[in-house]
Amino acid sequence: MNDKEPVRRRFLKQGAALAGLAMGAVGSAGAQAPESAAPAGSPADRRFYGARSPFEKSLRTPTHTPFQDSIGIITPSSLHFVNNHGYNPPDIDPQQHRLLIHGMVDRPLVFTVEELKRMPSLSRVHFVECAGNTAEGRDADSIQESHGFMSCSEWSGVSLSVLLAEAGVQQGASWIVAEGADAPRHSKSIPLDKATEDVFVAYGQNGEAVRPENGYPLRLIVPGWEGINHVKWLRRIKVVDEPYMARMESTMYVTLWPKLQGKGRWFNFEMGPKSVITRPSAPLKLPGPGFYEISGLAWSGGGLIRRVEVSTDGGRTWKDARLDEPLHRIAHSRFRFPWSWNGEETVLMSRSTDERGQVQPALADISKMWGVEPQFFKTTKTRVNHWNAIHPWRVARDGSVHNAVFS
Ligand SMILES: Nc1nc2c(c(=O)[nH]1)N[C@H]1C(S)=C(S)[C@@H](COP(=O)(O)O)O[C@H]1N2
Ligand SMILES: [Mo]
Repeated sequence: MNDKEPVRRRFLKQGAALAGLAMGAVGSAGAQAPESAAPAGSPADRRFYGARSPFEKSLRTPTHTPFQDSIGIITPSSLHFVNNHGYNPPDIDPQQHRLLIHGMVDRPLVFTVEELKRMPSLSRVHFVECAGNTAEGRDADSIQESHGFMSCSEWSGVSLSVLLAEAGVQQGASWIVAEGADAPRHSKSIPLDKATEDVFVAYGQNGEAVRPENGYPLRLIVPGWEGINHVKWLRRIKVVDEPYMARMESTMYVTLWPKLQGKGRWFNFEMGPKSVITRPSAPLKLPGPGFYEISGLAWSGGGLIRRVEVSTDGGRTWKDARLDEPLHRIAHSRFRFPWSWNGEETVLMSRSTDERGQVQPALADISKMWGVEPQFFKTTKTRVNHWNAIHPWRVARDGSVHNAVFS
């Protein structure tokens, strides 16, 4: 209730100020709103293109999605995470933009955006997750930093297999290289099998054009695979017979497990089964003991989420959470679990299982895979990717919620 007071007071003060004006000077409520300064029907006029309530404060970092505030499974386009490796998104006029398909094809083709929109289309809900998600912020005391390098949207576009069939893929081709129109010409090699399985060229995101930061006017969607594959501002697809070892795929996204003894594993594709409790999560604070719905997200590059279990006692016991339907393949799935907090310190965790029976690993499992002790990850400067460990939130007695990954 208290937080409403200042609002009411402000309203009364404004009312009093208006009352002091000459009679008849009070215009319509719409005429007093600051946004009405925008010309009617202009892009800034909110009556024609909506904006959220000024009371809503959730923001990107500006790179990470604020999952502490997330509702449902769709990330608002305006809060979708952004990874441009430090470069500005290019300003692209869709009328001028072209997509070239060439290389080992019978007929090299150039498409305009309008031509792509005339073709058979599809819409699918998929997450995009950077391979560095949670790896970089694994110790952060905020879900936005630890888990905000992913998002989930409904993407719409044209199946790449349709475009490749138009061009006629030649014998011996085994990879494609997709290239973006940003300054570094971000490029990614993708095996042809995947490219013709479920990859698509998207022009739509959550019911409107893909946002400029997320690839306007065209981006690749490579369901379930590392974010680096989802090439934004897509301008070129070359059909080839070997991977091209482009800059990002041969540097930042290489696996460097100590047990590989100085060798790197270049190509890592699918994102593993993962989940996180978004509410409560750090840095939210519970106001006191009593009932809370624990709610979170589960996803896997391997397909559907089949099961999510929740522990409210630091992993001693696990119970099945309820999953919201319909479930989408390779998409965020919302889980819910009723909980009564008794006011004592405790640790909350979630664990997902996908349709292939893959279970989200514990920190100990990931450590074993790397051939290190768990504490290695507390201090190492080695770049870590694919961090899908079960994520523990510690609820302190004062109701504050903290990342408990290393405790
Ligand atoms: N052209 C281009 N595409 C790109 C990138 C980029 O820097 N340039 N970053 C990639 C990486 S590493 C990720 S994780 C995703 C992020 O997608 P988003 O910025 O739409 O969230 O885009 C991929 N596609
Ligand atoms: Mo990424």
